[in-house]
Amino acid sequence: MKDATPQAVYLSDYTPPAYLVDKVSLVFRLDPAATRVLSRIEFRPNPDAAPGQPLVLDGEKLKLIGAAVAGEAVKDGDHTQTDTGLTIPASRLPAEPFVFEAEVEIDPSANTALEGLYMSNGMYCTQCEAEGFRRITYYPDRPDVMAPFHVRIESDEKVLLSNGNPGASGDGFAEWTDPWPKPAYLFALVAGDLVAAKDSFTTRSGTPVELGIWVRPGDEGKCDYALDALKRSMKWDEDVYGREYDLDVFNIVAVDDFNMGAMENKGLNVFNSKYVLASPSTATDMDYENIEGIIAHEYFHNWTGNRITCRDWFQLCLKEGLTVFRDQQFSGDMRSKPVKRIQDVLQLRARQFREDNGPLAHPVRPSSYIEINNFYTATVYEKGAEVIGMLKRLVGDDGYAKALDLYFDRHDGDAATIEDWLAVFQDATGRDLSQFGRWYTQAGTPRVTVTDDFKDGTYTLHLKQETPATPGQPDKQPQVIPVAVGLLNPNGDEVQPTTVLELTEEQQSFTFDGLSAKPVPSILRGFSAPVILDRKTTTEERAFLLAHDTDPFNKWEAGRALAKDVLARMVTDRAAPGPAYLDALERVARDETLDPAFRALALRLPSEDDMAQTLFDAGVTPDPLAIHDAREKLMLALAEHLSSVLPGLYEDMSIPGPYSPDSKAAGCRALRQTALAMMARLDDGKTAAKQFRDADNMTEQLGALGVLLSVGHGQEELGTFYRQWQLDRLVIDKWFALQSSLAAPGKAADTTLALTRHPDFDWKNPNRFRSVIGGLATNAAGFHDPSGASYELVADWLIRLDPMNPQTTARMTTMFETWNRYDADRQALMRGALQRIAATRGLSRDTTEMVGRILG
Ligand code: 0A1
Ligand code: ZN
Repeated sequence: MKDATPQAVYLSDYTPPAYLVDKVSLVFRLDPAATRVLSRIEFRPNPDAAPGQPLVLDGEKLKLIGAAVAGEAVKDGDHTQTDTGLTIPASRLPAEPFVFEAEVEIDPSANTALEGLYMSNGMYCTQCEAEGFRRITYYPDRPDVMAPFHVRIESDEKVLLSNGNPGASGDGFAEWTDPWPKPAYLFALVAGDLVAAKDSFTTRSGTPVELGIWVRPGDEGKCDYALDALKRSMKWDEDVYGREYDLDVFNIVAVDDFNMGAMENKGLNVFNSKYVLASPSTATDMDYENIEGIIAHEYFHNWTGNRITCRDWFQLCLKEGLTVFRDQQFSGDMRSKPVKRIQDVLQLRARQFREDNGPLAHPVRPSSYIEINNFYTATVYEKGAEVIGMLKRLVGDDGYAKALDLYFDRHDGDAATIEDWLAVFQDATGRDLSQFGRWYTQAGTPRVTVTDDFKDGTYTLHLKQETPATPGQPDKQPQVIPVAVGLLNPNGDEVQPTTVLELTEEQQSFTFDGLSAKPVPSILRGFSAPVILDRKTTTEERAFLLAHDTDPFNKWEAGRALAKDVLARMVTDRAAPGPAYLDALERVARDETLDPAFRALALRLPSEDDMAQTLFDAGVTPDPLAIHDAREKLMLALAEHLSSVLPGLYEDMSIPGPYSPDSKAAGCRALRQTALAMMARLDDGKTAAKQFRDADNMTEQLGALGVLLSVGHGQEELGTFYRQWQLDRLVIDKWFALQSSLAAPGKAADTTLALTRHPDFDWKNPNRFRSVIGGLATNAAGFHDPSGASYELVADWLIRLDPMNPQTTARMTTMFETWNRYDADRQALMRGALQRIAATRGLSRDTTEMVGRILG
C-alpha cells in the first residue's frame, strides 16, 4: 500500500538531478524470500544543478542492511530513511565524486504487484518501468540519470540474465556488463529454469549478434515466429531508419505474469508470454500479428527510448508515440498498408477517442500526474503516434527523414524532451512548429465540420474546427490539422488527386477551380488527422465513395459510415436496413479485385461500444440492449441479403495445405470468418460446428467456437475445447475470454460469476484476470445490464485485486470511464460501483487516482 494522501507531480516543477551517476555495480544474491542486493554507485555532483544539495535516493519496500559513503558506514543520524527513500545530507557528502554503497534485502516471492524483482512460476524476473527499480535498491530512480551498469548474479538457477553483454560466468554466478548508459527503468534481471530458441543476425556493418528467446522448457518450439519477426525488425530499422543494433547479444524472455504487453529493457526484453509464444494449433492470426508488432515495438525502442530516452515521465510520448509510429510503419510494410491503417484507426477510435471524450481525457504530454503508471494510455501511445504521422505529412517524407537523422545525431545518449523533438524538426525543415506543439498540450478530439459549395466551376470546402473542453482545459486554441482531400467527378473518376489542406484557423475555406461539375469530396484521406469529421451527406454519396474512392481508407470509411447510419436509424426509429446499404455491401462481398482482408474489414459491423459513442455524440442516450438487438438484426438482414454469396465466399477463402501465418492467408481466413458468422444466422451454426470439428489451427477453431456462442450454441464445443487445451494457459485464457465476452446480455454477469468460480480462474495472473473480467467489458450489452449486476461483479473483483496488484486494477477501472454516456439509472449504478471502490480502506494510490478522475 502506498501513501494515503497522494501528491501530484508537476511538469513545471522539473529540476535537474543534483547528482549524476558515472557507474553502477550490482551484486544479486538471489533467494525467493530474502534476496540480497549489494550496490556500488559512483556519484558526481551535477554541474548543471545547484551545489550543496543532499543525496536523495528512492527506495520502497527495502530492508536496509547497511550503507556507506566514500567507504565510511552511514550511521543512524547520518541519514533520513522513509517509506519512499533515503536522504543523506550534504554535510555528510564529499564535494568531489564519491562512491555510495548499500546492501538491502528484498522479498521477490511476496511481490504480487509485479513491479521490481518478483517471481513468476518459480522464475525471477524484473519490471522497472516506470518506477520499479526503487523496489530493488536505493537509487535516483528517474530517467534523466543514466549510467553504465555491471551486474553479478549469484544463484543456482540454470539461467542468469541481465542487460548488455555477457561477462564471466561459472558455477552459481554470471556477470553482465552494459556499456550503454541507461536509466534505471531499463534495468532487467531474469533467473530460472529456462531454455532458449537461438538464432543470429549480422548487422549491416558486419557485427554478429546472438539472438535468444528464453522460455520455460517445452515452449521452445513456439518461438520461431517471434525470432523471425525480430530479425525482420532488425533489418527494417537498418533499412528505413539507418539504426543498427549495438550489443553482442539480444535476449527476450517470456514470462507468464506480466502487467503489460512487454518491456524494452536494454538487450534483455521481457515479454508477456502471450506476445511471444505461437504455434498454428494454439495461436490465432491475431496473435501472430500482435507478436510481430510487439516484437518490433520493443526492438525499435533500442533507439527510440533507450539510446535516446525521456528526461522525465511527462515526456513519455517522446519514446512511446514515436515507437508506436515506427511499429505501425513496420507492420504496414510487412503486411498491407491500407489494411494496417484501417486497423490502427479502428483501435484509435475504440480506445483513444473513448478516453479523449470522457473524464480521463489528458494531453499527449500530460502536465501532472499522481501515479505515472496510470499514464501508459491510448492517448500517450496511439494519439502520440498520430501526432508524429501528422508531422510527417506536414514536413513531407524527406523532411521527416532529415529530422530523424538529426534527432539521432543530436540526442544520442540524451534524456530528451518534446521541445527537443520539435526543435529537431524546425531545424531540419525550417518549419515553425509552435502551433503544432498544441497537439502535445491540448487534450480532446478536435471536431472538424465541413460544408461545401460549387459555383462557376469552382468548388469550395469550408472547414471549421472545435476542440471540446476536457478536465482542466475549458478553452482550446485552434490546432494545425492536415486534412488530406481528393475529389471525384460524378462518373467516379478522380479529378483532384490527394492534396493536403492545412487547417490552422478556427475556420478556413479552400477552393478548387476548373471543374465541370460539382465533385464528390473524399475528405480526411488515410485518416490524415486524429479528428472527428462532421459533414452532412447522403446515403447515395457514401455508397458512391464506397464504390469509387481511390483512397482505400476512405473507401472503407464510407462503408463504415453507411453501417453506422443504418444502425443508428434501426436503434432510434426502428427503421429496417435499406437496400442502398445492403446492395453496397454485396458489391464489396462480390468484388474479387479487393484484398480479402479489406473486404473482411468492410463487411464487419461497428462494435456496440463504437455505436454507443456515435449515438452519444449525436445527442442520443445510448441503450446498450437496443444497440445489441439492432446489431443482431442488421447481421441477420445482411446474412439474408448475401445468402447467395456467402457459401461461395466461404469456400473460396479456404486455403489448402498447412497453416501459414502470412498476411495474405490471414486475410483470407478473416473474410472466411466474416462469412461464417453471417452463415450461422441462416444455418443455425451448422457450418460453424463443422468447422470447429475439422479445424487444424486455432484461428479456425476459436473462430468457429465464437460464432457458435454468438448464436446461442457451442456449450458442448466449449467442453471439448477445454479438455483439449486445459494444460495450455494461453489457450485457456481465450476460452475464458470468449465466454464472458460473448455471453447473452441477460446472462453475462452470471456467466462471468461462474467463470470466477472455475478452478482455473487464477485471478492473481493478470492475463487470466483480464480474460474473464476484461472480457465482460467487451460485452457491452452484458456489462451494462440494467440490473447493475455486472458493474457490481467488476467492482467486487477490482476491490479484491487492488491490494495484490494496484497497477492492473487501476488500468481496469477504465471499464467505467464511459459512465456519462448513459441514462440516469445506469449512471447511478456505475457511479455507485466506483464510489464503492473509492471507499475501500487502504485502496492503492494507483486506483485512488483513477477512480477519482473517472468520478470527476
Ligand atoms: N515501455 C513498455 C510498456 C510498459 C510500460 C510500463 C510497464 O510497467 C508499468 C511495463 C511495460 C512498452 O511500451 O512496450
Ligand atoms: Zn513502448
